[in-house]
Amino acid sequence: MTKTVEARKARSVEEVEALLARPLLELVFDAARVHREHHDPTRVQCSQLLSIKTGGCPEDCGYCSQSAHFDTPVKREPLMQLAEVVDAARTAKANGADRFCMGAAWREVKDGPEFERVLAMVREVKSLGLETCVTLGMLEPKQAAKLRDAGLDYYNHNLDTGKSHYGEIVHTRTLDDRLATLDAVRAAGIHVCSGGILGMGESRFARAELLHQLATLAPQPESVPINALVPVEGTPLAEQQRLDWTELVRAVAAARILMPRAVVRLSAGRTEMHEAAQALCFLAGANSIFVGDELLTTPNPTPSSDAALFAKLGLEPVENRRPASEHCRDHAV
Ligand code: SAM
Ligand code: DTB
Ligand code: SF4
Repeated sequence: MTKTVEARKARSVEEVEALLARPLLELVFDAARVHREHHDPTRVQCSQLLSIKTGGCPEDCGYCSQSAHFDTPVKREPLMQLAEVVDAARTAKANGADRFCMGAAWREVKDGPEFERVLAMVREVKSLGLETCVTLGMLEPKQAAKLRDAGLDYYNHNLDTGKSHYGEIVHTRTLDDRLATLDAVRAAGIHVCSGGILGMGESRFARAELLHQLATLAPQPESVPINALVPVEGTPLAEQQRLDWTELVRAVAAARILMPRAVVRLSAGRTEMHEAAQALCFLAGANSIFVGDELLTTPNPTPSSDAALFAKLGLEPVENRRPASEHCRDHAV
């Protein structure tokens, strides 16, 4: 039996926790081997984010700068105009991004002129030759179908954290609500982008629960963002102690082993990670990042520092106009 076939055997949450607990360099070595079986390890997919509607969100996600429940430095902004968004997407493409991801601080999508404007944004961004992604909160099947018809490639909807920790972080929705939206996205034939946030005071077991849940989605997500918490003043997690970088590397490596075909994104939190830690994440199977000075409301490493890092590591961005990623066929964890 090959290593990859072994990796596809069904695993329990406890087995995923044991995977996370392996000697770090052994874990990274095995993840790197799986990575090379399924991906070109020199290529990194680059997404650019834009917050198209900022702040004032009715949800109470304890990590988020945009929740109306907390007094944070983020200023509320209404939904952007179509032309401004298209301009930003054009600039992102010129700067080397291959996917443009538009985020709205909504609890859920509501039918009406604002949703129609988002559909127009998807159509226009797609016509620039960029892959399209949106993250708009909860979604009904009919709305997912409209997004697909507009040309949406990916819908980002994270599972936040492990089941046992969920109630500590969010009180205004459940993990099952998140899963229902992922079902609607999948049923519409849109690629699923789903991951979570690490470093919110969760145990390693909770991180195993999150990875297990993602890896048992059938089919598995095509794109898996692994975010490290960016602590934001005014949120309940503002003073949260930072997760040790090795735990992030472990999570990336485990995600790679459990979801061999997925694109694993080293997402929020890179400004606080030194280059060597990021390099170990790329070795362990991360093959995507967010590019540009800003994530949604918080800073990201500058394009020049990312270019320097890529040059040192011999990494290259995937080209614009690359076809949407292949579907994952690995159903077992
Ligand atoms: N409202 C939509 C939703 O929650 O799905 C879309 C926007 S929301 C800001 C997108 C994702 O950003 C969240 O699911 C979360 O994983 C991530 N995120 C938000 N604040 C973060 C923070 N402070 N640190 C790390 N990731 C964060
Ligand atoms: C994801 O997993 N991370 C991105 C994107 N999907 C939407 C968002 C990160 C946000 C970090 C905090 C901020 O900038 O507000
Ligand atoms: Fe709203 Fe999304 Fe922030 Fe939660 S993460 S408060 S749903 S914008």
